[in-house]
Amino acid sequence: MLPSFHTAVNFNDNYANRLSGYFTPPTSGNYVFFVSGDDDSDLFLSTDDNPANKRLIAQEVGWSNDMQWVTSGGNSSLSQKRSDQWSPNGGTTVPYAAGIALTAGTKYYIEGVHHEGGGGDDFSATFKLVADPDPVELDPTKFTNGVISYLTAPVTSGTIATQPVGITNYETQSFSLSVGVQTDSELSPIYQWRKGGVNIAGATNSSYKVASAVVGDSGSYDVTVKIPNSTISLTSSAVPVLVQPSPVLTGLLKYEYFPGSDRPTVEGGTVSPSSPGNIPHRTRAARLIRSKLEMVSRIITPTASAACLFRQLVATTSSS
Ligand SMILES: [Ca+2]
Ligand SMILES: [Ca+2]
Repeated sequence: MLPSFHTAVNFNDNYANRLSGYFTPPTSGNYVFFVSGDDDSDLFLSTDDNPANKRLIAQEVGWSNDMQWVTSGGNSSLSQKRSDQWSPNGGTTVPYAAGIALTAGTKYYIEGVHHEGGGGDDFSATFKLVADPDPVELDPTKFTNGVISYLTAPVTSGTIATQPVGITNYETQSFSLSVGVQTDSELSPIYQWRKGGVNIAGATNSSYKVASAVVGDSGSYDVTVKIPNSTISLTSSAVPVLVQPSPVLTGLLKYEYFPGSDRPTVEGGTVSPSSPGNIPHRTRAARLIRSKLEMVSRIITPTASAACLFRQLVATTSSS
């Protein structure tokens, strides 16, 4: 599901996708529809709510950047992108030149199909009444909120399948709580984590993570879950989190290593270190291993007859 007729930009390569549902015009009148895609895209509108009556009304024949309603970064056909200039036969006829008459409050099936080969990708559609000014590039699509809808299956189940588990750790360590929800809803559950019964701002995913705990994070945590398109509302078990004070090590600084990362990634907190610790310690360990290997190589390197040398080494080792 998407909340508007606008897909993710530069999402992937070599795919096709389809958006479909109902358009319920806010007012009666003659409408013009616009499509913008990278790459080729078709926009269909039905004469009613039946998909079988859909008609092609606009096309992206080349590619355009995101929401280029009346322009095209890819030098696409601008007339084919809008229904009032679109022609099925190279300009011989323009069937929707006067706009498409629609009735307010009536559901019309609408469908867009988009294909992406390579490079950039985007897909969107919007509309206006004939008398309205044209949309300009990057004007948000008007296919959103109350004018779009689609048929979904009724929700019959929603339970907490995996409860969060309490945690005891130390400050500066990370901790996370997670919940597993089973539902046949097509829409993702809506989560809200709470501490002591109070909503935690921004904690609205199925898991709640604290990257560097403080003692004040200790408390009782639970999560409320609402199943969209239903009356199902769930609350998980409340579980304890205990964050204990950490000891302070004087004379050392914390060291973290991020192979393959750059500074903005580290500063943005979006990457985890591969190995907490400190380099001098690791180097000392490596030196110890090297010195043991050198010692072993001296033992097994023959200097004369192998049998004689072995006996000599045993005698030397046992006498030292
Ligand atoms: Ca792409
Ligand atoms: Ca492309």
